[in-house]
Parts: sequence; structure tokens; C-alpha cells
Amino acid sequence: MKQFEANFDGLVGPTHNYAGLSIGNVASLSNAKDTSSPKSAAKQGLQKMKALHDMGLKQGVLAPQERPDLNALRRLGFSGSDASILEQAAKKAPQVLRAVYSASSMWTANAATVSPSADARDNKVHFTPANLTNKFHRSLEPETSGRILKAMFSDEQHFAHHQHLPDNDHFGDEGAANHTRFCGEYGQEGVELFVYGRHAFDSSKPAPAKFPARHTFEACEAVSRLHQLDDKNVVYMQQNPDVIDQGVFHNDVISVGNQNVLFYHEQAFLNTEQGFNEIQQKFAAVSDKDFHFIKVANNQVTVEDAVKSYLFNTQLVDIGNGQMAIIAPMECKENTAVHNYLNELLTLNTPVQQVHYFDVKQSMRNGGGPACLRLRVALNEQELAATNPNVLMSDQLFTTLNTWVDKHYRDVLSEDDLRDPNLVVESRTALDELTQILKLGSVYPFQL
Ligand code: SUG
Repeated sequence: MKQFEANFDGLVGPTHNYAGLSIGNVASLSNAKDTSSPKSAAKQGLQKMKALHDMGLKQGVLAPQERPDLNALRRLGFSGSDASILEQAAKKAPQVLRAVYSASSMWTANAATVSPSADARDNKVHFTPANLTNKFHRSLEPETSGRILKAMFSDEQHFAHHQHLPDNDHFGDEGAANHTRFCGEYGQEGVELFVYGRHAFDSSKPAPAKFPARHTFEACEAVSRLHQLDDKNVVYMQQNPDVIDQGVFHNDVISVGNQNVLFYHEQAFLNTEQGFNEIQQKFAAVSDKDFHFIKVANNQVTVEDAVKSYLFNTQLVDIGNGQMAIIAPMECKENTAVHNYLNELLTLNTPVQQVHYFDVKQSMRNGGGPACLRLRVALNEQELAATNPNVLMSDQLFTTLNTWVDKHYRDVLSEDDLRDPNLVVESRTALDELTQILKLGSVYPFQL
């Protein structure tokens, strides 16, 4: 049976803007209030999706969410017509207005955690939307993420969908951004690495001092229980609190794994040796391939350069014959230390044999690199056949979506535009058409 890893990239929504909403995320804060270009953001994302499709990889599209979230504003006491709600919120609570406008669902590495059927006791692919409790603007995502995922993976014979974890910081869950899976082949049993920032119920354990640890150990355990994983297929590791305090708000900003490779910065984890021994042992029980821990030392690339360039927020993709390519943001080419490192990496004896650079600057300026933009779903042939075919990238879908973006998206968006009621109408019109293109049915609050 054939087996694949499909990447589902978030299509950037029509209200993409820079609102400085994410404390602990350096790019989000430093570009706060700059003007954005929703049109170029969406097109940059589509280019990356098309390029991966052209490389022969399975590539899909995950639809954006309805923004502004006017229901959230109503829940917070604003009332009247849509236009009057926007006007009142712009005057009384401009930060809240910016938050309910965020197009942050584009970072689909935070949409959910996904476990492939080969790891689950019931042999189904499991999905748990991330509750994203740590940031208000992101906590608005899980319900709709769940509906969109169900519309993409609807066959109950193959796919199991869970409700997001309780909406509380004790179970703070940021999804696949803190989850990596190792395996010999995608369809074979693997080892799932869950990475957390702190223990919620044990304050004696280490935690960052300056920036929030968004994801808890308790959330990792809960997702692994929901997904019916056995201990022999799971490893938990804690992120180094010091790097969280340097702007590493998700583990995918400091490490990335695929199949038999873990590419990481030496300061990424706590108790590294113990965790890696466990990975090595558990991996050896499921695959006879050699495991490669590719360490980047601080004297090769500093944590600061890793955060600026997003060296580890890259995708490691399988290009056949045991080889992998790194899908990197252009910022990795522009940073001399990182570029030199990547050139050297290609000469080493590891599966990583190619680097491809992409311009995803619109997303990068909010702290979202190539890996943030994608949700990985390992599927066997039958599961791929059971997936909604309309969300899978093709030459035709690429053209249709570019035309759709040209028709509905603005070239520029500034903070002042957020009070414009036309933006609500434009956004809903675009999304309504999109649900027809992708045949998702009714997934948005305005459609329910
Ligand atoms: O949650 N930025 C996102 C970036 C998410 C990146 N995802 C991964 N690393 N997987 C976040 O901090 C900024 C929005 C703003 O400031 O307008 C934002 O939400």
C-alpha cells in the first residue's frame, strides 16, 4: 500500500494584518501596526503550495476563518448592526477589534494535532483541534478549525475527530507546532514526540520567566490519550525555558523532524540526552533505519539568528530514495550565518540533500514561517482516497484560487481599514465562494 505525508497549508484570509498580538513572538511585536498586503500574503502561500505539489508531494489547502469574529464582539457586550459594532469596538476597545480581525488561522501547524492511523489503537487518523488558550485572538479558532477538518476528512471509517481540550491555560494546547513524528515509512507505526513548555499542575518544575509557555505537559498527555497512542510510541520532552524567553514561542521555531531525522538547535530542549535516548530506543523498535540527530550548535547559528531567520521553521520533506529537502523562508538565505550553515549541511552525510527558498515574508512578519503554514497529515492510499478531493492542490485549483484572491482581496490593509463594514461583507462573500470551490459545505458562523 502506498503511503504519504500530505501538507495542508493555511490559505491566508482576506483580513491578514499586523496587530502585534503575540507577546513572546518577536516578529509579531516588532511589525505591529505596519500595513499588510492580504493579496500578496495569500499569493505567496499559494506559490509555496504549488511548488510542493510540483515536487510531487501531496499538498492540500486549509480554508481560512471568518474574520472579523463579530460573535466574539457580541459576546463581549457590543450590540447593534455590524457597522455599529465595528465603530463602537474601534472607539472603546481597539485592541480587541484588532484581535477579532486576525487572520492567524493561516498558521495551520496550530490548527490541530494529528496522529496517523498506524499509531492509533483503533487504526484511525485522529484529529484534535488546538485550543490556543494563551492568546485571545487564537482562542477564537478551534470550533471552526474542527468544522473545517471534519469537512475535509469526513469518512468516519478512517477519521476520528475530537473536541479541543478544555479552554483553560492548564490544558494550553498549540497543536502540531509542538509535535513531531518519526517513522520508517509514513504508513508504518512511528514515534510521536510531544513537546511542552511547562507543567501546569506542578509549579516546582522549570518554566520560562519572561514569556509565556503556551503548551502544557498535561495537554500533551491528554491528546496522546485521545489519539489512542501507546507509551511505546510516545516521547514527551520539555522545551528549554531559556529559549522561550528568547522568542521561541513554539518548538517548531527551534527544531523540526521528519521520518528518521531530527534537526534541532542544541539549546532547544531540557534533558536532551535522556529524551534523545528514549527517541532512539523507541524508534529502533519500529524501524531498522538509522536515526539522524542533526545538531546545530550555538557557535554555528545563535538562538537569535534562528529566531530571526526561522532556520528551524522549515519543512523537511521526503523527496524519495531516503533523501529530504528543506523548504526554507528567504530570510534563511539573507542571513549569512544561516545561509553558510545550510550550504554546509548539504555536504554532510545526512538525508538532507536540497534546500529550496520561498518568499513568505507577509506571514514571516507575524512570526509564521513555512512550517507554521502547514499541517501534516500522514495518510495511506485508502485514507487519501477518502479525503475531500477538492482541497487537494492541482494546476486547476492553483489557478482557481489565484483568480479568487484577485477578485476578493485588498492589496493593502491598515489599522484604520478595520472599522470599514465593507471589509466584513467582502470577507464573507469571498469565504462563501471558497466553501463552494473547496466543497466544504457550511463551516462558517455566518453560514450556520
Ligand atoms: O501564534 N502570530 C502567530 C504565529 C504562529 C506561528 N506558528 C507556529 N510557530 N507554528 C502566533 O503567535 C501574530 C498576529 C499579529 O500580531 O497580528 C500571530 O498570531
